[in-house]
This record gives sequence, structure tokens and C-alpha cells, in this order.
Amino acid sequence: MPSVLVSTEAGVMTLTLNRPDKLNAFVGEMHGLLREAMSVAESDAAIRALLLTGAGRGFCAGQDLSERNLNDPKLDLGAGLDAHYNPFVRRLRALPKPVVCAVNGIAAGAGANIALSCDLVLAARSASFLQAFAKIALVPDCGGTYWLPRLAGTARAMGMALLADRVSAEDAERWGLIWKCVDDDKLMDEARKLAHSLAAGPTHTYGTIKKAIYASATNTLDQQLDLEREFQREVGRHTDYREGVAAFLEKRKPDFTGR
Ligand code: LHQ
Repeated sequence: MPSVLVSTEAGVMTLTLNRPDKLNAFVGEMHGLLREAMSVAESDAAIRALLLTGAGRGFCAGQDLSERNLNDPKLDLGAGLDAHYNPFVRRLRALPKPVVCAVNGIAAGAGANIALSCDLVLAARSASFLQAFAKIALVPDCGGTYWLPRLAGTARAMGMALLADRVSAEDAERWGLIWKCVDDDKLMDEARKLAHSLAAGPTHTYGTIKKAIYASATNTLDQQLDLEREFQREVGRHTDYREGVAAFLEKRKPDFTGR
């Protein structure tokens, strides 16, 4: 079985991390499979939403710790980030389509921060988030030091990173780390429903909304108001805007094409 399962249905590409015996800890092969899938998601206009999840009882336990040779004098953990993890995080953020993450179980280390890189994160009530890094004397990566203070504030970011304790899905929702915590038996249904509803939406506009929201992290209000004006001007020229308004006026459901 491949270590990442890829399937596409009705505009939704689902990526399932698939090493359930090891809580889907990352090995080299997975990066290659994710790279290929991301290229398809980026280039195929028929794919209008991405859903990321894990097989079995875990979402992802981060880097597979047995894969690194600790006695290698040339050991360079930064190289793995440069080659694999960081490009994946960047591509998830930059994908001009919504990315839903269904955190089905523990999300630890890089696994936690990859989940937090997604646009809408749902988590099963029994799932948890663990900034495991400090336990093995590493710093949070995959954007952890960026997401945590921005989403949850410095105090909670510091607590999560220094103490490396599990944060329950309920706390993660309460702290604003994720969109929603849902009952375990409802997680995949809800996540699929959400991804399919997004895949039927105004895809180009969703991509533009992502850009605007993420740009606000470093923009002033003035810059953001200017950006909104430019983006509104641009999306206002698209077919989906005309369809949205026509559907509203005709009291019917819009039939968005994503363009
Ligand atoms: C694992 C792992 C794992 C291998 C569970 N590796 N086998 C680092 C370096 C390089 C560059 C890039 O960036 C990174 C980023 C990182 O991700 S560093 C952080 C790596 N992750 C961790 O430190 C988490 C390690 N795992 C755990 O602390 C626990 O497994 C958690 C808390 C996630 C789950 O605990 P349990 O529910 O008690 O499960 P378990 O520990 O029994 O794990 C089940 C199996 O999965 C077990 O294998 P086994 O053959 O004994 O049944 C674990 O060894 C294996 N596993 N995580 N990261």
C-alpha cells in the first residue's frame, strides 16, 4: 500500500497519510507522493478543494524518528525542511483552492503544524495536538512558531512549545487553533461535506480570499484596504460573481464554475 493515498471525487482531492502502524509518521516516500499530488491539485482546474487526513488512529506523528542516522557527522535537519516539509507547507498555503484538514487522531511534531497550515481544520473530539519537538530537543518547525502565536497568542504558544503537552481538540477549538472539533464518528462525514461544498463554490474567489487573509499577517490596515480594493476589482470581473448575483436575484442556488 502506498504511504499516501490519493483519490479524487467530484472536485475534491483527498490525501490520506497512510502508515497507520506508525501513526503516519513521515518517511521519504511520503514527501514524493505528496509532491506529485500537489502538482496535480495545482494544475488541474477540475480539482476545486483538497482534503488532508490520516489513516488509522493517528493523523500524523511528524518525522519518522527512526529514519535519521544520529551518528552521521553530516546530519542536517535543515536540509529535510528545505527539501520536503517547507515546500509542502508553502504549497498548502499558496494553493488557490481551499484546503480542509480532518485531524482524525494525534497530530504531533511536524504533523501538528502541517495540520495548522491548512485553511479549515476539523478535528475529532478524541484527537490532540502535540508540539512534541522540545521533548527531543528540537524547535517547532513547519511553521509552528508562526502559527501558534498568531492563532493562539504568545502565552499559549509558549506553553505548547516549551511544555510539549497534548492539547485536546476541544481546547484547540477554544483557543482558536482550529475551526471546529466534532464527534469522532462524524468527523469524516463532516469533513467530506465541507470539502464538497467548497468544491462547488467560487474557487477563484476562495483562492483570492486565502491570499487576502494570509497577507493580513504582515500588512497594515491601509495596505489591507488597498489589497481588498484590488482583489474586489479583480474577482468582480469573474463569471462566478455574475452568477452569484444573478442567482440571488432569481432566488435560486448559484451554479459556480470556479472561474
Ligand atoms: C513513531 C513516531 C515517530 C517513528 C510514533 N517516528 N515512529 C524533525 C526532524 C527532521 C526534520 C524535519 O522536522 C522534524 C519535525 C518533527 O516532526 S520532530 C517530532 C517528531 N515526532 C515526535 O517526536 C512524536 C513521537 N511520537 C510520540 O511521542 C508518540 O508516538 C505519540 C504521542 C505521537 C503517540 O503516542 P501513543 O499513542 O502512545 O503511540 P505510540 O507511541 O505507541 O506509537 C505507535 C507506534 O508509532 C509506535 O511504533 P511500534 O512499532 O512501537 O508500535 C511508535 O514507535 C510509532 N511512532 N511516532 N515520530
